[in-house]
Amino acid sequence: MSTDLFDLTGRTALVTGSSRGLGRVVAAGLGRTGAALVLNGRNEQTLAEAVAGLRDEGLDVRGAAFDIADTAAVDQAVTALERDGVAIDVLVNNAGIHRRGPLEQLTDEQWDAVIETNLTGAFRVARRVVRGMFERGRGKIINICSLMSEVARPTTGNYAASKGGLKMLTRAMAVEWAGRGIQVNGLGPGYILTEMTRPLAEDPEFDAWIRGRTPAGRWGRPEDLVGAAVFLASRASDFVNGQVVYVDGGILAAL
Ligand code: GCO
Repeated sequence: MSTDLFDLTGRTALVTGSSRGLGRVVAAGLGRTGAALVLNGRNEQTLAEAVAGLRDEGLDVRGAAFDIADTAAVDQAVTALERDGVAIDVLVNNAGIHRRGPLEQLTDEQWDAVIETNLTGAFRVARRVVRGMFERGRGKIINICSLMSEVARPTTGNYAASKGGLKMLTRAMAVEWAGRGIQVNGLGPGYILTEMTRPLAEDPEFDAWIRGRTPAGRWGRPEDLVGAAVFLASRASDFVNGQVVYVDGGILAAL
């Protein structure tokens, strides 16, 4: 079977929250499969370092610094890209935060910040980017969901609510936009070793629990997500809509 199905040459991918962590690894994976990249982050310096790093690897990369929680900033940034002739073919809504705590003790800020970034931010960026996709009659939107789109554990109620909402927003986008040639799907990481989860992995009890609960018997690596991201960004998924592909080592399949 031709691998052209997965070739992203000629496509441009915007990955939010891609200065570091999962976003940067997924962006690099899309770039190595041919996509031109637009990295995003709020901090200009960190973003510039990420852009330089991937450019050194020979990838076609530019940066767009904006806060996904700021509608005006999102609009200005996407308008500037479009003015520069950048057509966003693939949007990866990756930017996400955690503010863990018992639900009854969460402050308004801890709740609002997580919902605003993880759910509303994805809506705001997609709402603006999809205009260009409508004009071209094609596009791919990948919302980075989570195993917590399906399950929760104590102290993650705000995060689980945001990722559960993002799963349903993915389906809502899919049903509204599939007829315009746009495929919207989710990518759901399991327990992946990143800066966000490092404190958990460094706790021997939590580490043992995850290794025991995960049929693959290990934490995921950010690179484990690249294959599913390339699939959802490529022609190989042209008839896939409203699905969440879980890359979780089997944890959601296990009691
Ligand atoms: C936690 C973890 C989880 C997962 C995340 C992966 O606090 O239990 O951070 O939330 O890492 O959901 O998508």
